[in-house]
Amino acid sequence: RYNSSKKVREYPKTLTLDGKTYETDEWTNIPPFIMDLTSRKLHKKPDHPIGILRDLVETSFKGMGYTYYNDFNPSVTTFENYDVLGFSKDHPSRSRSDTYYLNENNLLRTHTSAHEHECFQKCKTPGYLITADVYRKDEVDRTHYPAFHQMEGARLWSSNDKDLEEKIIADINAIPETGLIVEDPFRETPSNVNNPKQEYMTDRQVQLVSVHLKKTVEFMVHRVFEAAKKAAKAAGSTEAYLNEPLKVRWVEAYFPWTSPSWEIEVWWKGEWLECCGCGVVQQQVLLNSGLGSDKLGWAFGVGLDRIAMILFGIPDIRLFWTLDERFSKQFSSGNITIFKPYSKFPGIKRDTSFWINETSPLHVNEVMETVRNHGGDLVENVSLVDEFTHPKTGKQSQCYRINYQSMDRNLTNDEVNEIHKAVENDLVNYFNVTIR
Ligand code: FA5
Ligand code: MG
Repeated sequence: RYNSSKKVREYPKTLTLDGKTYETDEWTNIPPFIMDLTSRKLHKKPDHPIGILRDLVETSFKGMGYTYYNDFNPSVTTFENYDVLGFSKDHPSRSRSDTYYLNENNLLRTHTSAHEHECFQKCKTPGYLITADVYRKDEVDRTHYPAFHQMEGARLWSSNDKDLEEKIIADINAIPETGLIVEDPFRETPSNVNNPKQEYMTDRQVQLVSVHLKKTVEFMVHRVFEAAKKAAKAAGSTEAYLNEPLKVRWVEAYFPWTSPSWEIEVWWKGEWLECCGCGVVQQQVLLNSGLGSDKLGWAFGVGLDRIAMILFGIPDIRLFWTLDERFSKQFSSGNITIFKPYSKFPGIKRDTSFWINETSPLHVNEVMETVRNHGGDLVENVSLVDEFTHPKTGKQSQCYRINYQSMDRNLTNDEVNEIHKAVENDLVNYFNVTIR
């Protein structure tokens, strides 16, 4: 794939994660600063915003038949993350530019759905909730970070139960009313040609299961966003949206392991916010998990970090990972309180412009990662600011602007220059670019 003169990044012979050792190979692509994040377990810290949000949702679902799993190791197999869920062999999210691999068969989970297989197998209650840190190679900015958190929920019934329909209806009625304003064009007829129902379920079963799913997700969204409003009011905010009823809408979605599938969006400060993907579980996933052909049910997956940013008024997703006590001292178990910003340290901007070597393709994510490898959390933002093709030579040029900034201190020009130089060296050595 790459030009032969290109230097290949080197990794140690083995990587150790949560006490397990993995032999590295040509798939390995996890830099040390990502390896370090895997031991942080923010969702298990009772006085960290991510842990407080997890606790809020778990408390809301108490007594409703869910088992909570919070201790899954971040390394999973390609089988668990992809194959068992029905991802095709050439699905783009398997690529090394999107996913962190320990080696060919083991990776850092990209979503909590990687544990559906195991939980369907071992869970003894009708439903479960899994919370975990997940990893994706991604851009770096205020709302994107290569590590974030998800919560997965699922619920099953058995069609051997001769009162199945009555049972689901009773379960629907047991979900507390929310008073949400719900826009859902798919409530009565959940499936259609684009978002088909599965053969093994009747129309009525699909309808009941999807109403149970949607009411459950609406219940969770309501709890969380009402808590966000309450915290904002307690902090003295008088903005109009705080007194308006909460509004959500359902849109169709596609996931390889559910059908039909949807996403819920929440109307928040004048924008529709994508919150949670979900759907009726594909029977194949249940069969792969060793369950009988009588089982049917739903699953959802919600991203916690952006919601926690709203709840706690946190302006930047990277703050969740800071070790600065001015951050951590502000939060306590069971309390939703608005973050009080402490002084921001000034950033230092540096541009890098180069000609791309046409035999060494350079994916934007590779630039992002090269910068992160050297700058770690000192990288506030990376953006492609200019791109052009030379009219005579046909050569392609790109310019990236990097803002270096520390959450905790002033950076010196010298240390930024050193990081920036190391970034440019890597781009030259690994991607054969020519710095302009
Ligand atoms: C999933 O990850 C599915 N596993 C969800 C699912 C589960 C669907 C079960 C059906 C059944 P998606 O890639 O859309 O889907 O991510 C889910 C949520 O994670 C998003 O709605 C968003 O809130 C959050 N999220 C995604 N990428 C990022 C990121 N880079 N930073 C922070 N949050 C993110
Ligand atoms: Mg999505």
